[in-house]
Amino acid sequence: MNANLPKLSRLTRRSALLVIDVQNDFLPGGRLPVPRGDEVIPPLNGCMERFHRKNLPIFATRDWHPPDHGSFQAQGGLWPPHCIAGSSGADFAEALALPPETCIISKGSLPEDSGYSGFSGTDLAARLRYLGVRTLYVGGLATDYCVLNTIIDALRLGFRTYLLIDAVRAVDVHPGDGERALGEMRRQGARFITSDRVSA
Ligand code: VGL
Ligand code: ZN
Repeated sequence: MNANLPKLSRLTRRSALLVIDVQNDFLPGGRLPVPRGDEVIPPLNGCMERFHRKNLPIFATRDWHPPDHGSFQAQGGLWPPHCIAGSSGADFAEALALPPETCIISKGSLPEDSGYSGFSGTDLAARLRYLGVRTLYVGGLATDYCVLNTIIDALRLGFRTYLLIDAVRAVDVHPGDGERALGEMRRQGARFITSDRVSA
C-alpha cells in the first residue's frame, strides 16, 4: 500500500476539502459511536487550516435525520436513533475547528433516504461545479458508510478524489468492514494520502 502513496499532493485553485459527519453522535459517548472516531479531528483541523489559509472551499456534511428515519431500528433499519436534526447529538464535534466560511451540507433528511452519500439529495455536486472544483480531499466518519458512499459518488461524478487515510475511522459492524471499504474505494479509483502530505 505504501508504494501507492503519493509523496505530496499540492493544493490548487481547483481543490476542495470534504469533512464527513464529524458529529457528536458518532464520537465516543454518542448514540452511534465510531470506535476512536475522535481521532479524525486533529488531522482534519490541520487540513482545514491549510485550506482556509489558501481560501479554498471547505464543505462539512452532517447526518440530519427526522426522528422516524428509515435507517433507525424502530423502522426496521440497522441503527439506533442518531443525528436527529437539531439535537445536540447532531452538532458538529466541539473540537472540530470549522472556519466560519465552511459550507454545511445536511443529508439524510428524508425518512427513506439513507443519506450515506453527501451527494444524495443535496446540492453538493452543483456547488462544487460552480466553484470549478476538480479535486476533492475527503476525511471523517465513518469509513465504511458515509465516507465510502460519498467517495464512490465523487469518483462517478468525475472528481479526482483523495481519501485522507489518517483522518477516517470505521464503524466495523462486521469486523473488517473498514478494510473492505478501503479496498472498494481504491478499486474505484480513490487515491490514498496522509493528511500531512497535503501541502499548501
Ligand atoms: C453513518 C451510519 C448511519 C455515517 C451515518 O456517517 O457513516 N453511518 N448513518
Ligand atoms: Zn445516519
